[in-house]
Amino acid sequence: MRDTMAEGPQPKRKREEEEEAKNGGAVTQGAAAAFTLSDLRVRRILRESARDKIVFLHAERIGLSGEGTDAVVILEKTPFQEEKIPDLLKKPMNAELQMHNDIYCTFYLSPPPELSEIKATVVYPATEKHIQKYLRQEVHLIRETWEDYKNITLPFIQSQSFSIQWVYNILEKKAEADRIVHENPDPSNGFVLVPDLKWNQNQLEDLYLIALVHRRDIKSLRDLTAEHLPLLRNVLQEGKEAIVKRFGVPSSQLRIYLHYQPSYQHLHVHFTALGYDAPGSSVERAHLLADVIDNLAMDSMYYQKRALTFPLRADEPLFKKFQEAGKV
Ligand code: M7G
Repeated sequence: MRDTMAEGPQPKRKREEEEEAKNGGAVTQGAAAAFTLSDLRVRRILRESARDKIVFLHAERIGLSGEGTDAVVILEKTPFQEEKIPDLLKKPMNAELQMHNDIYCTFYLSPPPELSEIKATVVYPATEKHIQKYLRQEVHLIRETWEDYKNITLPFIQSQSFSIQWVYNILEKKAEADRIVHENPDPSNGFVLVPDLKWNQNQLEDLYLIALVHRRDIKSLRDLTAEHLPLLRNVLQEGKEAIVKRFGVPSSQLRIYLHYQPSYQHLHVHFTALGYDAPGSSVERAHLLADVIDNLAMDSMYYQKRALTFPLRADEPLFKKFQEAGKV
């Protein structure tokens, strides 16, 4: 069993923590002004999951003039780190016996801070679309033909979609430059591989990286043709090699896929640990990259011919557009 990573993530994390400690936990990068978590006030819970130990909050930061700016805060209990598990039983702590019956008993532990981390992801300032993304909603499946894509989806995503500035920041080394795991710098067939926002890199069980292509003219799976095969093959091959080299995870234990619809309209590929039930890895959203490559090799226009299924929340404007067109 793998118990440590082949290289680096741990020391890098230490460096980040030291930096953060120097800043008093302040976030200084990006367009937003420096702020700390304690500047944020919870407005309401958008969604929570007892199973995943995660809560999505609509928060706000009150400015000097008293008006609030929206933020989304995601709090998630982090997975166990194998090397720290023995300490959970050994370290002196308050272990309260809750019940004891025959051979069964339950304790409640209050572990020291280093053994009870919570990861906080902040989107600030957050748009209404970010808040909607995390709000629990009724979900419906859409079956989108190529004509539906041209007539309904494409005009909609051209008129409003998430900013992809964060992607350009990574490609231009303005953000996350020290996190890059691999880069092929070729402008048409190259890409950058970085740990996904969702992965804290402390354990391999929930390994999650994304490959962002350098080309800026491919929005999603729908735009792909055989012309893009060299790029896709590079992502698949070099991505696998970089992950086994850096993290020791073999390609047979990776799920490598694209989302349709993606939230961000710039082609990217998800690499997750096969044993991790990553959000968005289910059949209604994930398309394995190896299958995408085979489909394009068989028929260059495959993704401009076939219907694609994807989930939409009931309150999403795109869902309303499909409803208006009588497609739901
Ligand atoms: P998607 O399929 O477009 O959307 O994937 P989803 O978020 O609905 O799955 C985008 C991927 O990029 C997701 O896995 C995000 O967690 C990840 N991601 C988003 N942002 C804003 C960042 C970021 O700033 N840095 C990194 N490293 N990953 C991000």
